[in-house]
Amino acid sequence: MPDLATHPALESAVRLAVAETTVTDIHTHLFPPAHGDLLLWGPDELLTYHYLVAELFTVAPRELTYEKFWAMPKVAQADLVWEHVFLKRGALSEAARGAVTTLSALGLDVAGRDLPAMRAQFAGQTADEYLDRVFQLANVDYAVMTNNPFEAVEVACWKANLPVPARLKTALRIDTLLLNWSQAAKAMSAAGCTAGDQLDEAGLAEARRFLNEWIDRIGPMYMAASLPDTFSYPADDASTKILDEVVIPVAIEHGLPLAMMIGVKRGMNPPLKDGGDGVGQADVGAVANLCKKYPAAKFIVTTLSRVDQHELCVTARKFGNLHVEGCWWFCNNPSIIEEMTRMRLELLGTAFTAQHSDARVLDQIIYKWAHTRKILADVLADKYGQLFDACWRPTDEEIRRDVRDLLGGSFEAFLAK
Ligand code: HDL
Ligand code: ZN
Repeated sequence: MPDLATHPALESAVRLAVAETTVTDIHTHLFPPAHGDLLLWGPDELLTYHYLVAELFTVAPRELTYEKFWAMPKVAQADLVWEHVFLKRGALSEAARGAVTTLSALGLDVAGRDLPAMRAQFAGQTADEYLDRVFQLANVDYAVMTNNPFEAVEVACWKANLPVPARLKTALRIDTLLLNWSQAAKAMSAAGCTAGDQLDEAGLAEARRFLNEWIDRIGPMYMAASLPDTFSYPADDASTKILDEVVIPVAIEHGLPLAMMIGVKRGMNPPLKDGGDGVGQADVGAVANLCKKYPAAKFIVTTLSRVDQHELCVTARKFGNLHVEGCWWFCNNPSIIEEMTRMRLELLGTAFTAQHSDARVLDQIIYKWAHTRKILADVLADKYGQLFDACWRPTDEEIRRDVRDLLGGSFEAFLAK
């Protein structure tokens, strides 16, 4: 056991702990390899991540229209991103630097900048092999997926009972149920849970049955929804009725948290497809109202705007059934991750989950965690150093306990509450 009797000894113990602690990745868009093309992986998927496509169109020549781009094969799309975002502009954005971190960690010749050569170096792996390799490189024990029972392609995979690796856990994604009842009713009716366009008692009962059937089918760790910046609760709208009469009763019955990711402006620029969403300030009061009204329910929340983070942290201090997690999407940038992590530590101690990767492309697990570990190590070295100066002497075991709490332990403790 190292004796942490000096600042340098303490700091190196903190940095080693962060480097060595296994991460639980509580929000991703990964899929089992058996689910085929749903799982995105490899250099061309990495380079055409919707963040990078959006960045391409901030610099691409005007003659590159959205239509032309989307009509191209994936390799050609990746070539354009590589040319305009990496070679001509220095790969300085977080998504671009992340791709460089990942390609380098995979042992590909990033310095050579020869994309075709890197493709060739990468070729020849299977998705199953690569999944294990990425999780080992990133030191991630398991990742929680986003499993949408309203997506026909995903439903077909689950009905086929395809294999799911132990390192991939499920989360039941219910945006459609909360935000588009008529579309949800059609999907539920197709699944044998007959619901009409009217939000009546019979339809609500069928929606509860639908959720129960999917909870039995995929065994989710939580139910989740991404909600717009306009989301409020309570409100005289369908979302409030569905939360009150379907989602929360089912969540409480199964002891499942409801994860809410709030603040997206869906389709700000539709031709960018997934990259076209924007950000708006959330109504954090809606979270407080839900936590207060439903003390038996558990809520896991993150918001998309940097502006909301302080109010969300203070709200989490008020409600033990609220767990704050992740630096989501447009907050997943070092400058904001550092600010949010410092703020959360200062207001919540280790009672939060510092990060999620939100990875859509398997390879991203590598950089999203490498970049976060660097920031977390810097912040914790500072915080433990301040404690050291006040004669507090954390042991190596305590430091590793705290780091694990921030990287999945507090999430698991919250689930078990
Ligand atoms: O709704 C969500 O889960 C978001 O994370 C979206 O998937 C978003 O497009 C994204 O990939 N963010 O990183
Ligand atoms: Zn996501």
